[in-house]
Amino acid sequence: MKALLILFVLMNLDKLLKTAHCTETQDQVLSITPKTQEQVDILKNVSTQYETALWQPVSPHYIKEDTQVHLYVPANSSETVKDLLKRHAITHEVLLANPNELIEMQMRNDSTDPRSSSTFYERYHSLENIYFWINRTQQDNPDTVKVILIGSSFEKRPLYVLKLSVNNRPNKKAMWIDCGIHAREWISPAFCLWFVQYSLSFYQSNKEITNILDNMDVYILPVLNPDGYHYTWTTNRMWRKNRSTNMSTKCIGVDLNRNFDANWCTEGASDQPCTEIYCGAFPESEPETQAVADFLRSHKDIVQIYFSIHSYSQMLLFPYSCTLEEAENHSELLEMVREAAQKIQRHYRNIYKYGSGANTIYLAPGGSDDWAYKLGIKYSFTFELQDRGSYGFLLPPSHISKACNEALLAVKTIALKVVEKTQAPTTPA
Ligand code: 9B3
Ligand code: ZN
Ligand code: ZN
Repeated sequence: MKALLILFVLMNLDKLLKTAHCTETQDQVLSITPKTQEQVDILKNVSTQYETALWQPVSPHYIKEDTQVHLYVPANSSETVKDLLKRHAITHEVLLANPNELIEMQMRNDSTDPRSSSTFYERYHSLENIYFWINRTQQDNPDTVKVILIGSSFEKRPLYVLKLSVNNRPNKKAMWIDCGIHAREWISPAFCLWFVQYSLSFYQSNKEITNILDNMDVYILPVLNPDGYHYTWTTNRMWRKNRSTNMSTKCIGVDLNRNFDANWCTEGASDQPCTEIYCGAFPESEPETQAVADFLRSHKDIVQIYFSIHSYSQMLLFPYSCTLEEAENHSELLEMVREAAQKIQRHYRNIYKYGSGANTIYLAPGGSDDWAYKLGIKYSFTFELQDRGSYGFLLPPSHISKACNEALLAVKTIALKVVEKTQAPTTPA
């Protein structure tokens, strides 16, 4: 009997050791709620040190009393951070005990043939495979899909926009959707792929998407920040910014959603290159920002709707984020996102907050939606997709379909409203 037990232990030694070892030294995501100003200050300090990655809020600046902080703590800083919290009587919960396992799960099954299985759209894909998919989608749909090169990234990767166009009606309007401004928000590029696939599959069979596509072309930029996205696949899953370098600092990257020319680099952005919300050297200093801005400037007379897709926290936002002032058509925009959020709640039993950016999340300048709005695109939105912090940026692939269907419902609801509002009446009065 004893011998058997010893044998069992020996056979499972690797597993036993691994478990013991792992509970000691794993990466974790902590949820921490500071209760006093002193605790706030400690947390601000912690989140800028020890190689931690702040998930929520986006910058230490926004940490405040009685509001949850989500902090990614790598194994090598775990003990120091927890000690520090303990010493200042700051309680924490473990949000994710094993993020590395989730990360691994998200990178699995990214086969080299993007069409290898029916669940291609329910997985995350490397940048290489997204480029491959763009090419294939165009080849397979030569009459409806065109690929437009609008520029290139800091590391010289191409920025491709897909143009979906089902007819050549005169004076046709258009809608723009960009995904992947922020590298770690992987559900965002997944949505752009989902949207294209849905449009191509259900044009003619789904009434709403048919009506939308009959009346407007759609421009889709699946990965606005390819360098950052690539970096999240190869080096650091928590990267947010682009990957541009600057002579004057060793820190890398500009927050592309602070680099647009809308109250640029005022409160809510930072001129410090080492922060996550660095606004860059000047508005549109980054090639990715410039490519998008140039394209939209040259298409501003036809583009009626602007969508930018982010995660996480489940919000449907519209301008302004860069000021507390109300947009000129504030009530119209509010009504649109209210209806979209209501539909999501009815169909998917999921709650989305909605409102102007500054009132709903935080005052933040330099964002693409505000810039597009000021350019004259009166229907301009930023969506923050799933979830509300259970998995955060590490949303498992099994959640992709629901997250994308919710966002799709919101896009369809808003686009249909715009078509309805702007269509010439069929029977003249
Ligand atoms: C930020 C800005 Cl500046 C904007 N105009 N609209 C939305 C946001 C929120 C996203 C961000 O860049 O912080 C959420 Se990830
Ligand atoms: Zn974002
Ligand atoms: Zn976000």
